[in-house]
Amino acid sequence: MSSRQDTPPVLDALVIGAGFSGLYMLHRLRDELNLDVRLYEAGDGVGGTWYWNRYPGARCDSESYYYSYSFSPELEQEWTWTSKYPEQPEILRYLNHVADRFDLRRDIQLETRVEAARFDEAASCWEVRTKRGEGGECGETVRAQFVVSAVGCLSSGNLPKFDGLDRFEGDYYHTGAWPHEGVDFSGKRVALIGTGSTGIQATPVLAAESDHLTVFQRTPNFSVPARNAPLSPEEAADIKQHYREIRDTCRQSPFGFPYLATERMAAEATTEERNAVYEDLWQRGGLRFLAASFGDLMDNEDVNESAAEFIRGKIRATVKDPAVAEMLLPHDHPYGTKRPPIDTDYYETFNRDNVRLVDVRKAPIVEITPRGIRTTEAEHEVDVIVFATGFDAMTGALLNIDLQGIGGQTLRDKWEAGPRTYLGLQIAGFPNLFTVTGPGSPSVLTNMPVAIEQHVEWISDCIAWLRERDIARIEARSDAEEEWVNHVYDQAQTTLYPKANSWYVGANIPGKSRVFMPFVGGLDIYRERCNEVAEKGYEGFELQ
Ligand code: NA7
Repeated sequence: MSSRQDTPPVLDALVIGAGFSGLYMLHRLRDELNLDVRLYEAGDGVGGTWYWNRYPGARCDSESYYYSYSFSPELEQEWTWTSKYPEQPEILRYLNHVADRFDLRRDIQLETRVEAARFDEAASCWEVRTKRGEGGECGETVRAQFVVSAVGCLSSGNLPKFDGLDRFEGDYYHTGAWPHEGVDFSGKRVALIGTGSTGIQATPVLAAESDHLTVFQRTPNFSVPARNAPLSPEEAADIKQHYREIRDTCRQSPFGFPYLATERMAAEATTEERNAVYEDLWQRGGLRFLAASFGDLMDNEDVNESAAEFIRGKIRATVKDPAVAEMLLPHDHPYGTKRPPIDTDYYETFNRDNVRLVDVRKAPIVEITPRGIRTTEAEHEVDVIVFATGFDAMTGALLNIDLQGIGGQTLRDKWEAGPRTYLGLQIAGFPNLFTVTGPGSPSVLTNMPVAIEQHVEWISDCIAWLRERDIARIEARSDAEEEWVNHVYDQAQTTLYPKANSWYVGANIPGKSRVFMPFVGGLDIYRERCNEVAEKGYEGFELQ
């Protein structure tokens, strides 16, 4: 461990966040590189997304056997998933098991939020201020040569500023900060605001658990059935036997899934052929509909419309009341350009007597009253409001930390017009700071653990390489960053993605600059580029 005489000892590395990224980062840096590392986590437990998002119906949209770590064959063999799409408590148990199995807890400080970090140019290290306790009175200042942000892409909750919320006499919750003790909805009239992946997962469960559910929908979404099912002992054993092939395919796939990009093109297919593919994928369920239907789905408007119309047909066929079905039909964005949800009985739920759909695009919410929600058309009396209103995605959590780089430049200033990074891994002007699945990397367009492992391994290899050569400081060069930002933009423009008002472009947060944030070119191509950069002695980085 490096140390200085006049200041507190300097950690080799400090990791922020104990989700999938942070836990593995700590393990790599501490157990493979032998570094002195500390991890700070705001929650009172590990798990990140799966610690906070405990809302009814919360489960993963990737299948369990590939939404998991691949770095330890022993871990793979000893952990048995119980269902195709794991529920939140099961993933949280898995992450706790990982923390115990690799003895990570002794270097994790819980209930500690990183509030600010300033780069000390003379010492080439970060000075990090943390906050503990209600009033933040028990914080400390720590120094670390490297800081790795593992704060997650969807961790800074978005609670829209509705007038009157403070006067509401019932209870309200954001799905991303759900009470650990759960919420008893029995006998309650519930309002659910938001129909993204979260709202769509929560709707059927809230409808079943409450007296009455009113869903407030601003934008209808395209949802495909998940087709969840328990994993039989035979299936689980088969997965364990084939883990190496599964992981290899995930690494070569543009989306981090255990299937490769399809070369089938819908532009060359007849309507019947297209519909046969859609029907097959609809029956099989899940995100395959997006990832494995047609290679031109996300860049050809006509092709995309054929998939969209197929899904609209399914909605019409499922929802009995034609007026409600009509309200549920998405028309304002191409399929997949907003993160596509997958569901269990979402559309079927609108056939229940105790469920009502309210279109708040047509009649916007004016205010929250003491007794409920008032739109321009009516007041809806409810006992509980559930906000499934999403996140300040991809940049929010990092910008919540007061980060100051070279010359006192703040990240907030630097990113005012949108995030700028080199490979989504580093930011020019902020040396020795790495961002796991940062904006400009494939991240949210992939099965996250595959993208996370790729970043964690690249970062730890980079730090090992620097230390072998006694290099104290690494910083993305501005020209490399500029070139990458332009490349991320150009790639997005070849697709339909920027057409939607999605959180991928920050459209859900009032005032946020509209920039398509993830790299859309594919995790396989991206991985090659990162490897090439490393092989060329960290091309595009300034080393000192
Ligand atoms: P999303 O996908 O951002 O969905 C949020 C939903 O909340 C969406 O339907 C929004 O409508 C709606 N929303 C947001 N603000 C408002 C206001 N002010 N009034 C009415 N409705 C509003 O978040 P999720 O939590 O569902 O999913 C996040 C990701 O987590 C998901 O994609 C997976 O990757 C996991 P809008 O569409 O903006 O009109």
